[in-house]
Amino acid sequence: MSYELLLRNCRLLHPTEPIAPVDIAIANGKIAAIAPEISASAQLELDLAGQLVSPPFVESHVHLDSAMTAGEPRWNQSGTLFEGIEIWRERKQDLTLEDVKKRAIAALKQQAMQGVLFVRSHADVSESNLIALQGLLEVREAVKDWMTLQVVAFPQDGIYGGEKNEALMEEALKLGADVVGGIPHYELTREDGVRSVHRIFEWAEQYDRLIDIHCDEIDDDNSRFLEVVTACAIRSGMGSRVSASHTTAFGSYNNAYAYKLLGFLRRTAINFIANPLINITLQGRTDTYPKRRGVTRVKELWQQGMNVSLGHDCIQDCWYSLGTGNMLDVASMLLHVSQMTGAPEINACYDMVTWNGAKTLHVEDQYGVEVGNSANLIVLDAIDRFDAIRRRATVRYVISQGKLLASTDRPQMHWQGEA
Ligand code: 17E
Ligand code: FE2
Repeated sequence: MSYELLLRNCRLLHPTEPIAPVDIAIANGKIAAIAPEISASAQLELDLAGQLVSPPFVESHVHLDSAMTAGEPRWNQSGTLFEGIEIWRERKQDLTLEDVKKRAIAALKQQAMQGVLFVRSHADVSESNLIALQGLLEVREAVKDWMTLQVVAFPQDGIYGGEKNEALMEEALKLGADVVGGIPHYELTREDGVRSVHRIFEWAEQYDRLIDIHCDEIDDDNSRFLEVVTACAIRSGMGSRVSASHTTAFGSYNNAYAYKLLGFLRRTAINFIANPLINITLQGRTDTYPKRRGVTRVKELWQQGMNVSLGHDCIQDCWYSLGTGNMLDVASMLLHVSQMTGAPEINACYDMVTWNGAKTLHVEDQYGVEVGNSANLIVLDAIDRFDAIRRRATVRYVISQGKLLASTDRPQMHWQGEA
């Protein structure tokens, strides 16, 4: 028996079972065998010497249309979400298909080299045209041999914030956007916000799409669209097909209201997506001291069994000029901000950038290092999940659909001082 690729001496990570020492064989793009020792040859054999094998990272939330535009046409001086939206409104006037595609593919390659093989990206579809969306749909096709990309039709300026926006949203769904987006807290009035959520659910049913709403991304404790999303999810039964992104106001609600809402949430299976790198910097800008952290109640949601996954949100744009696309940075920031420092909590933060993300994106059938699945996996220079996050472990190999897509040498430190 000869395989295409054989990984020897792996330590295979599993979401619920202990790490297992195994060999992994790959043929025809699929995982052909997993066993303590595989006695066969392969075109390419890699001795992993006990390094960790994990399913790939999942990027649940990123804006690829704005990636790598930081400083164009100007820097965000206030550091707020709203100044960012204004800067982007200027920048997006200059979008061309080439511009969008070039930056998005560069960002995706950067993420893939760091082990991300599943990505959900928002594409702004609010006035004046659908170039961002068309660009990302073309990118989805261009990268499909090595990356699964999902595109959200995202009305950055509000579905009712501009005359053409509602029609553009619907056009975006007809063109093939995978997910219906929204931004109720940025609609002109609270009533428009509520109406927008209902419209999103109608579209999702009509076009058979998932939902991912930018929801309550503000420190205003009166921003309460999550309850509207929850009610629509309960009534429509769409639960697991719905994601609430950001929900930072949830961190500012009074506890009496927050606990009532947590109870309602137990009746649904909606997914939460937190973006801790961005929201720790965007939120709290109108506070003096004490200054709020501006991240949703991740620990409490996790404790009650809700599915929480994480996003990088931005890679060098008008909302966040830093960022490398590394999901271990995201997990690390989350565990600090949400004080999830217990050992099981740190492991849970790793799950939020892997298995939980696969659940959010509804790609579970393509996900997981199991015989018969498409061979998507990464090799980390780490001994376990905790170690991977603590040291932001190097992703040594990225294997996508059975092919070696990227490799990184282990950085070497050399002590040059006295013994
Ligand atoms: N747009 C938005 O509404 N919120 C964000 N965090 C980003 C874009 C990055
Ligand atoms: Fe976002």
